Amino acid sequence: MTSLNRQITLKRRPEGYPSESDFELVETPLRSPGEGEFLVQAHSLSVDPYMRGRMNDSPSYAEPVGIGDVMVGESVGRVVLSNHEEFPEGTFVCGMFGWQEYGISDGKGIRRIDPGAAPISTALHVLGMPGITAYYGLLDVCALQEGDTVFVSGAAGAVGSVVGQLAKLKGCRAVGSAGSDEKLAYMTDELGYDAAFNYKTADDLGREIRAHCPDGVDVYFDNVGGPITDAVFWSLNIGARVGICGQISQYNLEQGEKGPRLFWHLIVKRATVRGFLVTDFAARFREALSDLTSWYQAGRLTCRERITDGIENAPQAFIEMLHGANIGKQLVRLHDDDS
Ligand code: NAP
Ligand code: FER
Repeated sequence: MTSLNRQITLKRRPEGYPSESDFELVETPLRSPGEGEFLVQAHSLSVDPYMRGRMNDSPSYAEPVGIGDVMVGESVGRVVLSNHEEFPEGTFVCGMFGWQEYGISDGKGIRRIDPGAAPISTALHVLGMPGITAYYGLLDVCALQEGDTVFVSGAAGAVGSVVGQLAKLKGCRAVGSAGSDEKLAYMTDELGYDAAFNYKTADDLGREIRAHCPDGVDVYFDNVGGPITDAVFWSLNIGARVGICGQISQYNLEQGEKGPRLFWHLIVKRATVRGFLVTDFAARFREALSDLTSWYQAGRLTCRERITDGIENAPQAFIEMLHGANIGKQLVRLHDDDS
């Protein structure tokens, strides 16, 4: 084991899309875990859209990452030194260790993972935060009913890929948009979406939605916001439920967009729009993970990974994900010994 820990810190706050120069790779001495603590060697790190918000110094948002601080993030890894009875050496864990190769914890907020149940990296997507987001966002927030037509924006990513599969599993029609033809093929051929279109090359988003959702949209699971969301509003059915999961089209804008004002659609459609955070469902994570794990093990739920190697490439992986390079979940692999 090394005595140095490589970390990625926030060097400056980006304007618009982040660039690699907004981050810094630092090496710090690795301290030993104290009483009641354990040391984790991270195997895979998750890079997620919410991290862009944490790079801003915005009072209306979650606590910003400080300049010079290690970037926030969830990773999976293995306990390599322990002074904690409940997390002995060799335990596989998932937690908010940040963008670094090693993390020290006292066990609070740390989830044990069973490497026999599924590859450990799945704890960062289909069997973790994005999967739980899809599960409660669709089943609870959007109150999914059998037979619904479900439209998903950002449909080939970590959350969207699970939403489409769950909609199919529950007997619904699933239609989605994504930004490349390779993503569309993944959606229809591997995830089971009934139809998919490329929002980047479509001439008329409204026409695409009407063509693929001829009976209108009962549930809109929104990962993206902006023009695609404006277009979906025109196709909402009476009693439609819109779950605002993410608005990634807005996260990197220097100037906020002023879109069409479409709330009048909600009147006659008696539709509901509800924003939510996965953490709203923290008390029920276990229930979602139990269902998701069963479906995964039965081969009814899958997810592709895009893997970038090395902590030094975490900023690049994050930036590429924001630009849409990932099909499925974007991960950074730090260490590949799963044993
Ligand atoms: P992801 O979909 O795996 O990756 C992000 C994707 O966003 C990119 O691959 C890209 O795909 C798409 N994108 C980027 N810029 C876009 C734009 N201007 N217009 C349309 N699409 C754009 O990410 P994820 O982790 O699954 O997250 C998806 C959304 O859910 C995000 O908005 C995130 O903030 C939100 N989220 C919310 C919660 C919650 O608790 N509410 C939890 C997790 C995630 P394309 O090729 O399709 O452009
Ligand atoms: C996300 C976008 C925003 C997300 C969380 C947030 C977990 C907001 C978090 C907060 O303000 O606490 O994708 O994913």
